[in-house]
Amino acid sequence: MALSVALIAFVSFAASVHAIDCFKGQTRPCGSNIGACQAGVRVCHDGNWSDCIGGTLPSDEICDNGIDDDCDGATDECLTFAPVLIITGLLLFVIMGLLIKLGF
Ligand SMILES: [Ca+2]
Ligand SMILES: [Ca+2]
Repeated sequence: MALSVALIAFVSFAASVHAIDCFKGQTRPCGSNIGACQAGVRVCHDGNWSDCIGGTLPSDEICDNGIDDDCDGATDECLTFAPVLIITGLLLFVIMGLLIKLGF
């Protein structure tokens, strides 16, 4: 009984001194494989997980390279409004020209 109490007290003390998230030799995946991103791995060092190693992190979306740079599942999504705005502007220009020509 006394030994159990002493053991519990020691474990509690050890845990309070140094919180352990993992054990030596453990690894776990991190990041994603969506778009340009590549999953990496975290490695356990001294009871704590390392940063994500060996992966490719998201970057700002480049609009015309055919790659999902920010890894949100949509490729070149910043292009979606540009053609719509250009076509709308041209249509308004033509309609205004016709209305002026017709005397409205
Ligand atoms: Ca994207
Ligand atoms: Ca892109």
